[in-house]
Amino acid sequence: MNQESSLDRIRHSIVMGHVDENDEGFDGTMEGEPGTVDLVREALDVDVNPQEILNIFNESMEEVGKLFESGKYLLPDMLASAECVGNAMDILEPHLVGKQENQKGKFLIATVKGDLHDIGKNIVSTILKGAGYQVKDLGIDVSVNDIVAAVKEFKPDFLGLSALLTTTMTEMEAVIKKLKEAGINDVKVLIGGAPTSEEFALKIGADGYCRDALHAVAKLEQMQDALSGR
Ligand code: B12
Repeated sequence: MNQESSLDRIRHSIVMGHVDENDEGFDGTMEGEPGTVDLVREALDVDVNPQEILNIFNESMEEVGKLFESGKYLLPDMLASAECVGNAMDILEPHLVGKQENQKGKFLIATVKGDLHDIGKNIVSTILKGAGYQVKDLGIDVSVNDIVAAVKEFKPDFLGLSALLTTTMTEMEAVIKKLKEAGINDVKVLIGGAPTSEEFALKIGADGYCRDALHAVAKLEQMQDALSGR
């Protein structure tokens, strides 16, 4: 099978919420067919580039978002697709991480309070681990106080905040405010997630916005170069 059709099958399987051969998928017809986890394993076995597989995860979830927005998919359908990506990430992660030879710095990451979306945050964690950062992940729905307490304890160089909802992105500003109140000025705050933007980052006083995980790697390099005066 060529790389393109292998990626197309993964995309279809995620959009249909078909995790493995035991479930029936969105239209109830897919039981017995290889699911997302099987297809990802197969693709890795024939040396499909793990980064290409990751791109397909992003594209598929974008498609799922559109289906939800149009009313064709309901919440459980969106959740089934999320489960596909979550399970497939466990298989893909070792192929993305590689050897951590350089410790480039400490990165603390969390999805903010009220927000349960974690696929993007998990991808950022994986990619940054692969790029040589020591990553601590606080999970989802994390309160301002818990984030600030973790910053005090873990003393990261960078704090990453993720929000996927317009109603929760405001929590990011609250975190930055609380850090300032606590006198913590030496952690650089990076934000990400679909409703956020460069403009929003500027508005709330974050040090940077990243549209995706690879952009985060580039942004961190830039920040470190600036810090060391290179
Ligand atoms: C999957 C999903 C869910 C799943 C989440 C499961 C999970 N484990 O994450 C479930 C079913 C739980 C869910 C629930 C809801 N969802 Co939802 N969901 C999605 C969906 C389809 C995909 C999100 C995703 O995983 N994308 C793929 C990843 C890879 O992309 P990403 O998250 O953007 O992350 C990348 C970048 O943004 C960036 N990034 C992200 N975070 C960070 C952080 C840092 C530090 C950096 C550097 C970079 C970075 O890098 C990532 C990797 O490249 C989106 C649609 C969309 N287009 O986003 C809707 C979407 C976000 N959901 C939406 C809604 C409305 C909801 C609900 C309110 C629905 C409801 N009626 O209950 C609930 C809210 C629950 C809650 N309190 O959080 C809306 C949000 C609308 C809005 N403007 O606020 C969207 C946009 C769908 C839509 N089009 O209407 N959802």
